[in-house]
Amino acid sequence: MAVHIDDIKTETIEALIYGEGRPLTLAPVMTKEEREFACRKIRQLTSRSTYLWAKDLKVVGTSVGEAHESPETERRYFDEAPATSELLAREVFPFGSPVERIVRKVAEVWPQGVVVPDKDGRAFLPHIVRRWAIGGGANPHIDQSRTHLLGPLGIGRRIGLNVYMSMPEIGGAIEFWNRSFSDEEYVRLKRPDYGLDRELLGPADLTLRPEEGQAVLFRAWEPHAVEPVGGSGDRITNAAFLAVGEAGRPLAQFA
Ligand SMILES: O=C(O)CCC(=O)C(=O)O
Repeated sequence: MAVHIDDIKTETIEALIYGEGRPLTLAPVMTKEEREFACRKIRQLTSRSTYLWAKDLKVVGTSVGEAHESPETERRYFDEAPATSELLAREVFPFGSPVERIVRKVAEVWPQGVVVPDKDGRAFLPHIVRRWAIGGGANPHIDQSRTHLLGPLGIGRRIGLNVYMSMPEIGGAIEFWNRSFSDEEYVRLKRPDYGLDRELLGPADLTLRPEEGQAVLFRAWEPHAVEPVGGSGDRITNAAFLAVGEAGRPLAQFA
């Protein structure tokens, strides 16, 4: 059942991190008019952009995943982050982004709040926009935290936060598997391009198809995937991670 954003409490976030592991679905966090406005702008902005791993996925800005690929992509990530944030605020979300709305509420209830971290004074990108066209999807993967870029932040686990602004006619669901991988095991099993082979995991334990406007928060350190997009339409999301550090630290927001 979808939870209203105003009903998020400290325990809601704690249950997501330390509890049984069910994803949290939020009731729509933006109006139809806001979604239509944002999606129109995103389709214009992504008409030329390409993503490192998949031509069917278009991204406004460079993602933290891409920043891990090489010193050059990391430099590009930090160089572009301020302009990407400004572009999203000015052109796509003049009414405030749905990720910001959720993060504001989480910051209110999480005792130490939420911060956007930096590396040597250069801020991480706080949120991103992704657009999957027909054929796009994501192999099962986990989002690692003990990497050269994120390790210094002292985080152990990442919550994925995605707001679904447009959903295609067919596919585009988010799939979850109830199992854990150590970073070492994951790296050993990984495909050369991205994520894991679906055959390795078998059928998903849970498949969620969010309604337009809804958001899903989930344990990104456990395997999840995006079902290939089909039919007409596209899949457009506003996304971020909220990373959990040692007790007494704020959550770290980045994308
Ligand atoms: O778009 C989604 O539903 C999930 C995206 C994803 O795989 C991630 O945030 O790691």
